[in-house]
Amino acid sequence: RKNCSFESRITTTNHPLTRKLFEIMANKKTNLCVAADVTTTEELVSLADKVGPHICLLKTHIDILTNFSQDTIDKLRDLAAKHNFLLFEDRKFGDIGSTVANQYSGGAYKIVEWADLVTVHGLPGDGVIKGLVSAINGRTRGCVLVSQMSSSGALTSEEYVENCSKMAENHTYFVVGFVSQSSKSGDPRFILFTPGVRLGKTGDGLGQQYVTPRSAILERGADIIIVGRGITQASDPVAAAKEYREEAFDAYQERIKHST
Ligand code: UP6
Repeated sequence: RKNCSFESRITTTNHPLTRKLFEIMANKKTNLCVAADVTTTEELVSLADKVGPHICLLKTHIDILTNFSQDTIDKLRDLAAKHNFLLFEDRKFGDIGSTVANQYSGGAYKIVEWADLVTVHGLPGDGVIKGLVSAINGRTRGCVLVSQMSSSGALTSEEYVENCSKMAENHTYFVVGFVSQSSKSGDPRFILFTPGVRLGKTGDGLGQQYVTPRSAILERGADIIIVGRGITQASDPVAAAKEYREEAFDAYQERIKHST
C-alpha cells in the first residue's frame, strides 16, 4: 500500500471523502495536516487562512476555544472552500453509540454539521461507529479510528491495533483510515494519519513523543503527517508550514519512487 501514489489509490475506494482527500493531496501536492491547537476563534481563523494553501486538512479541537460560536464555523467553512482543504475535528469519540450520536450532532458544537472527518477510539467496539453513522442524516462524513497513540505508555497494544484494523474493514463506508504510529492494515483505501511529528524536538515533557516527517513517512508508513506546535509555536508559522509540507511531500515522493 505504501508503494502506491495517492492518485492510484483513489479508485480503491468508494468513500467520497477518502477520494476527495486523495485528490486534494495529489492536486495540491501536500500531505500536511495542521493541528490548529489555538484557543480563540481569531487565532484559529487567522492560522487557517495563512496555512490554508499548504495543507490538505485542518485538524481542530473545537472545545479548547474560549469564544466558539456559529461564526467560528462559518469562517472555517469559507476558508476550507477558499483553500481546498477538509475539516477534521479531533473529538476522539469513545463512548457507547447512543452517547456519541448525541455528542456528534448536539451540544454546543454540533460537530456533524461542519466537520468532514472526526476521530474515534475503537475501545467501545463498533457500536461507537454505528452511533456516529446514525447521526449523519445523509451528509457526506467519515471517521478516522485512533488505533495507536503517539504518547509514552499508551495502552494501544499490537492486538488493539489489529482489532481496530478489523473494525475498519467492517465499516469501510464510514472509516477513512487510522490515526496511528505504524501501518498495520495493508488495505490501500485506508489513509494513515500520524501525529507526534516535529523537527528538532523529541518530546514535550507531558508524554508526547516526536519523530521527523521523513521518519513518519518512510519508516512508519504515514500518508499524512499531523503537525501542531511545530507550526503553531514557530516564530513564523507559514514558513514552518512550508518546511513541513516540503519535507513530507518529498518523503512521500521518495517512497513511491522506490517501489515502482
Ligand atoms: N494527537 C496526538 N497523538 C495521538 C493522537 N492525537 O498528538 O496519538 C493529537 C493531539 C494534538 C496533535 O491531540 O492535537 O495531535 C499533536 O500536536 P503537537 O504536534 O503539538 O504535539
